[in-house]
Parts: sequence; C-alpha cells; structure tokens
Amino acid sequence: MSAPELDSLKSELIDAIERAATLGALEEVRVAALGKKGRVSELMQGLGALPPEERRSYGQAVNSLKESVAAALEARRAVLAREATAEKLALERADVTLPVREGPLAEGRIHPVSQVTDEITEIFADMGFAIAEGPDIETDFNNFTALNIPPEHPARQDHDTFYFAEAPDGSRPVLRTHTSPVQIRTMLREKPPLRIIAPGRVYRCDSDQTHTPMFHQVEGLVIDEETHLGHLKWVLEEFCKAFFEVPEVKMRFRASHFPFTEPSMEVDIGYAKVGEEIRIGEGDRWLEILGCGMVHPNVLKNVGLDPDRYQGFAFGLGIDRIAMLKYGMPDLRAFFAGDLRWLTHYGFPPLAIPTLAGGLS
Ligand code: 2NL
Repeated sequence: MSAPELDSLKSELIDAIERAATLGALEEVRVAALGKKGRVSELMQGLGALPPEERRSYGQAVNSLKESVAAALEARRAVLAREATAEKLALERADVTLPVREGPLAEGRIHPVSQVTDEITEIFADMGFAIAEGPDIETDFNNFTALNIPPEHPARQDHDTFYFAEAPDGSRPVLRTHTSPVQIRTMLREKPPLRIIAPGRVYRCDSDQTHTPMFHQVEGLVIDEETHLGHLKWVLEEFCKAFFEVPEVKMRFRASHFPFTEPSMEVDIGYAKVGEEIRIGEGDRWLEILGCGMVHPNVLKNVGLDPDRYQGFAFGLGIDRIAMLKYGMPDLRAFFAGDLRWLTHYGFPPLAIPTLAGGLS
C-alpha cells in the first residue's frame, strides 16, 4: 500500500470512528480496523513478506497509522461513555423536592370495630377487669344450657342459631350466638372473685339492613360474695362516660327479661339530636345501648357455684351498633364489605392506640 493509500485508509477509519454514534458501533469499527482480521492488522501481518530495506520505513508508517487509529478510538470511546452515563443519570434522576411518600404505617387503617373493641377493653381493663376469650364454635351446653336456656326454651329459636351437623356422640356444636359461653368457661375454670369482659365475634342466622350474620359483642361478668345492682349501675355509668368522652350521662334502666339474669334490665342512654349530630349526655331522647342483670341462680348452679354464697352481675352490648353511634357511620353492612375507600374514610391510624390517659379517640 502506497503512502497516499495509507493516508486515505487513515482518514477513512478516523471518519468512521467519528461517525460511530454508540459504544457498540464504535466496537464494530475497532474490530474492522484493529481486530485479528482487521484492515490495519492485515497490513501489519503483510510486513514480514517485504524485503528488509522497505520493511523498516513501511513498518513505521503502518505503525503510526495503527497508533493514530487506536488514539482516535480511545478518544471517541471516552466521549461516548460520558454521553451514555449522562443519559442514564438523566433517566434515573430523583426529584428530591417531591414530598416523602407515606409508608405502610401511615397508609394502613384500623377497622372501626377493632378500634372500638380496643376502646371498650381499655376502659374495663382500667376498672380492673380481665379480658377473656374463647372459641367461635361452641358446645350447646356452654352457649345455651348453662345459661338457663334448656332444650325446649323459645330463646333457642330467637337466637337464629347456626348449627353444625350432629357429631357421632349426638352432640351438636354451634357458632356462638353471644360471648356468654366465654364467661361460662371462665366460671367453670376459675374461682370467684371474677371480673372479666369477653369481646368477640358472634353469629346469628339473620341478615337485613340492620343485621349481619356475624357481628361483635362485649359481655362483662362480675362474681363475688357481695356484688349488687348498685355496683352494676356504677360500672355501666362510668363506662358510658368514658366511652362517649363526656363528663355526665343520663341513663335509664328498664325492666326486661333474659333467661340468664334475674332481675334483667335494658339500659337506655339520653341524647340530643342537633342537625344530623347525636350528642350523648344532653337532650331528652333515649337510645337503647345494652342489656344487663344479676346473674340467675340457675346459671351459678350450672357452673358449680353456690348461689347462697356467690352472686354477681352481667351485661352485654353490641360493638357494631355502638361504633356506628360514636363515629356517625350510618350503614352497618359497609362494616363487612371490605371496601378500601370506606376503610380509608372511617378507619383509624394504626399508632393511635386508645388509652384513657392519652384520650380514647
Ligand atoms: C344484650 C344482652 C346480656 C348477659 C348478656 C350473661 C352472661 C352470663 C351470665 C349471665 Cl355467663 N348473663 N350475659 C346478661 C344480660 C344481658 O346481653 O342485649 N346484649 C347485646
């Protein structure tokens, strides 16, 4: 190859190097020039065949061509690498002025039923009650018979019970229709004095605008040797003041009937309606919020306690209803629909744990 030919090969290669738009394209140019079978490499390999007097000066020319091409490749590679890095950085750019995205602790919500259950248990725990729990599937004895509801008793129909299939031994488990069986279990297991509350799910075969087949209840039980109605009234009044977060409440105890208490009462709480808002503790309207009474002597006998020595009171209230009342939620069925929009609106932040010292809600 003559000197002018070497020059034109050089400018051709340098030109190709300058035109390479990506690192990949540049690599192709490099292989075509300096690779094993590249055009410059082939010139180098041809040197050996030349007579010695030509080899020296031609060898220097080819070598200089090779060095120029290598230098041009390296310069272009540096430029393209810088460009590629800049492009990647532009794509990965973070806008540090954007607001911080909230984590799961800020976004998650506690269901109002869980919140209200925690509020109620906190109040009773503060009065010295222990929290008791039991299974959702109960024996007929714990759910009915021990509570003075014998097999023929009409209350068994009133409760719209979900029965399981009969077991080989003839027993028939039920989904508990109230949390009373938790108290029965406690009385069978522990000696008085007893002071417990039992929150939990209960089940009745009933479903319409104001009833769901699963709902939530809290029952309370106190058994001691000198417990009387005055204690019951005080406990319920303190509970209502703490729960509704008001200094005074008006309460009305109406005679009623439950098989498991004698006497039995239903309790109404006084309220006023101001526009759509319900104000507990003022006004002249009445709302039924719970049932209660002195534990029936037959119930005490059924769990092996002597009714001449022990007596006590019990009460039960529906958590879902009282939650609707306190937090102004109008539709019971939305409680169990699993709609995230509803939960976002009515739910509670997970770290806002109700305490009496810090405020319940
Ligand atoms: C209501 C009425 C009540 C009880 C539940 C109870 C439990 C035992 C013994 C005696 Cl082990 N009584 N529980 C007593 C009176 C009323 O609930 O209307 N609940 C929503």
